[in-house]
Amino acid sequence: SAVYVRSKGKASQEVGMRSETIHLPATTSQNELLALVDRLNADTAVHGILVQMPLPKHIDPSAVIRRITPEKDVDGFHPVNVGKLLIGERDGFAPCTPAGVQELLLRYGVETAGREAVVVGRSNIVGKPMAALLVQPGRGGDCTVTVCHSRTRSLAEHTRRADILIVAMGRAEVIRGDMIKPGAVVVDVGINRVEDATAPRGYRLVGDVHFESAKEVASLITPVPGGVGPMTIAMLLRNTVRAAHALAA
Ligand code: NAP
Ligand code: L37
Repeated sequence: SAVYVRSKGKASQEVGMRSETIHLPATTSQNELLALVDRLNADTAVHGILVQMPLPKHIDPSAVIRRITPEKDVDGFHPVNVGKLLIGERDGFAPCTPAGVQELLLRYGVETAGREAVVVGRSNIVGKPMAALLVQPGRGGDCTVTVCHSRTRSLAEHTRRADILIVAMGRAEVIRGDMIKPGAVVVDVGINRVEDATAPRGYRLVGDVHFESAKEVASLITPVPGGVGPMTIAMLLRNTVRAAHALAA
């Protein structure tokens, strides 16, 4: 989280957006955190609020998320924004990671309409909103979507049918080339640290996809790092600019 929060602050600075990172001690009470959210909600100089998860165990994340005014919820986690995404109301905020994946597909000219999209993972921050975006009618949507999870029977049978395969399971390098349809577009959302004695920090980052075998089969594939991660940050900036315009209107 510390790495991500720092990258977000730096990216804001790079585009000329004021950002403030408020570090609180782990002993902060839920009421104190809610009071801070209230203060930021009321501050007209603030257009976007992001609470980086995970929170300490004594704080209920859903209570904190619900407290953020939906108009400033640039992470897109408030139930109002989740609902708007599902209904297809475009004035809400979509969560940054799946929005970044959709933007990547659009920018690389990947046709989505009528394609078989398979999403592996059903979390509220990646898998479920990813499926909602891809099934929506219109640009970057109109897919036939399958969502897989830990109770899915024979994962490989599903992944092998995918024209567009989006993997967000948090399991290092489990999707190998033989689980991918030749010519498929593969988007690897996973970020896993694996031990590597030869790496400077003693570990390296890998995705949920085994890149070396998958790249032989896929027509397009995202790397880790340097793939979906930076897009997540870009979409955070986009959501915040949109929030500022909407709040000013
Ligand atoms: P999560 O909440 O742990 O969800 C993982 C999902 O994968 C769950 O739905 C789980 O199923 C499913 N799963 C786990 N093992 C599986 C298996 N063997 N077969 C099929 N499905 C399986 O994780 P998350 O927050 O969605 O994140 C997923 C990954 O993306 C992580 O590596 C995370 O670090 C990374 N991430 C990256 C970004 C970015 O910007 N690049 C942003 C967010 C997350 P159940 O629901 O049944 O448990
Ligand atoms: N708001 N964001 C919010 N709340 C959360 O609870 N998990 C989470 C969240 N996620 C988040 O910030 N994700 C994220 C993931 C990766 C990057 C940025 C944000 C990123 O920049 N990844 C780089 C490399 C990161 C590294 O070196 O560790 C990449 O190239 O993938």
